[in-house]
Amino acid sequence: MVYQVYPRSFQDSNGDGIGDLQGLIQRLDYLEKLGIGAIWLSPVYQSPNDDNGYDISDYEQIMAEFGTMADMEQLIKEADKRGIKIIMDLVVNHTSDEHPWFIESRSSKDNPYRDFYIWREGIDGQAPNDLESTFLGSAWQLDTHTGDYYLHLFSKKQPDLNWENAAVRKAVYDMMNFWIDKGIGGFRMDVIDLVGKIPDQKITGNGPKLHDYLQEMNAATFGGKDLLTVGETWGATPEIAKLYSDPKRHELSMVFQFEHVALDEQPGKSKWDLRPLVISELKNVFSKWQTELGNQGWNSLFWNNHDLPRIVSRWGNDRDYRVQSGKMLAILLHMLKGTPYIYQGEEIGMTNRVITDISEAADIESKNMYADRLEKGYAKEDILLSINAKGRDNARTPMQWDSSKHAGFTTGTPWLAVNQNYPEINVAQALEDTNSLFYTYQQLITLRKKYPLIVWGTFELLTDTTEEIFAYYRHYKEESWLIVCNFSDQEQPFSLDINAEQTIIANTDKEYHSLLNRTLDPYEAFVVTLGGNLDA
Ligand code: TEU
Ligand code: CA
Repeated sequence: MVYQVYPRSFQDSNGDGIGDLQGLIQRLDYLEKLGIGAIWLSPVYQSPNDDNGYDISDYEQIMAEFGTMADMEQLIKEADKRGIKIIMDLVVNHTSDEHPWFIESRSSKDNPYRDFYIWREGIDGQAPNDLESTFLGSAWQLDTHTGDYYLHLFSKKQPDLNWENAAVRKAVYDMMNFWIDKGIGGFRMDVIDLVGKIPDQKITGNGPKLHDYLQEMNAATFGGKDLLTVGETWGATPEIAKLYSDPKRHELSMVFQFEHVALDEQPGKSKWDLRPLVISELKNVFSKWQTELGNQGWNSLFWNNHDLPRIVSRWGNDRDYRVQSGKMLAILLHMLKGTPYIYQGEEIGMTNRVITDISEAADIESKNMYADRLEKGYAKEDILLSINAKGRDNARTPMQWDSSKHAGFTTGTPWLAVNQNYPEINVAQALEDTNSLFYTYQQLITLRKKYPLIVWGTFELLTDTTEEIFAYYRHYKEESWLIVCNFSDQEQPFSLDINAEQTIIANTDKEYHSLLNRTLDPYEAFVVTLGGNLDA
């Protein structure tokens, strides 16, 4: 069970408005209470923060705002005492343009570091080709000093490393070993599916050498050690996921795949072009991943991360059924096969925040998109609608600890405004209320530790339900469980000619014995055991 911390927004300890490592250390007891086994720590390395730490200028230094290497070592030790491992965010598709490697690289065409990055000559005064950056505009930036273009698949301040260069790979592996020697628990690998790119052929994801590199990395660093590795792989299909995570191939422990995440986007367009979620499509995507990986791959389970909007605001209902829908979404996800990830604040049902003017946005992705669409003639209101629905700042507002000023996140002025709903939605409230979402997450974590069925059981979708009900079985040895979730704000009929034995978890206090002719409440969810004689 992994919990993601976005350190800038978790807990400030010194009143500068920016979360830091000492702040995180202060909150370890809270995370221990939740029951987690590991923290995925978003980047804490030295960085000019063009992309909030995903632009690293020194992999072996801690960002001054976050603390020192001594704080980092203390964090690893204090977490360890509580049975919590620290998973570092490994951002090696690119560095910052302020990294010494890039400063050397751009200084002259014959500098030994020139080939650490991807340089090409322009064609007739234009970029080498029309590859685009994820943050919009050309992925090629002219560097007037030498007159060549460098590749940046993200911002101009995030030049892509040249993985074809063995010296780059060696430098990355040395850096990884530096962190492994410090006693960390593994790596979350940022956009790792891009490192095998062939920009001249406009191949970015899933390049031909990608898996060779990962096998080489595995052998040179974490292979044979008890470390968790998870690749961020936007372009993964189940077949591709097996290449990464089949233990026999010695690459990674698991991947993040994003197929479900794109379901409320218009096909072929961008994340900003919205459409309503079709629940049957969500069922199909989850069923596919649950069944097709088989025993040759391992998946991660997540609704949220620092790039995604808050799930209760997205596929739940943050107005009338915030807690109820939050519990349903938690139960649905945590009863699946895979390793669950919780993003900070998800466990108390934090919501999206609404902005009315672009000046309130902090994130480079939203700001660039706003400028781009304004220029293309979109209406301001429509662009803001997209940002409010999908912008990354939604996940990045400070953690809401209590009802004091700035939600107990800082005594100063927070770098990004706290969501105004903090007086009602906060950790102190959630801990006091035995019916809170927090305790559902805590219970789900405990259940997973207790029941091998949750970890290993096979998945079977129940197809004979209304569209709005997402129900499935898990089967393990002689045992079967049934998971039933009403994915809507309306009552739904549900009927199964079968008697439940025991209720494992539910978000109501109803009795679940006969499952015949029932009416489910909005967002009702329950998990029951069916005994050994299920003829499903
Ligand atoms: O994200 C990869 C990525 O492609 C995102 O930009 C994604 O497309 C977008 O945010 C979806 O909302 C990773 C990190 O998670 C992200 O925070 C970084 O900005 C990015 O890599 C560059 O390092
Ligand atoms: Ca601070």
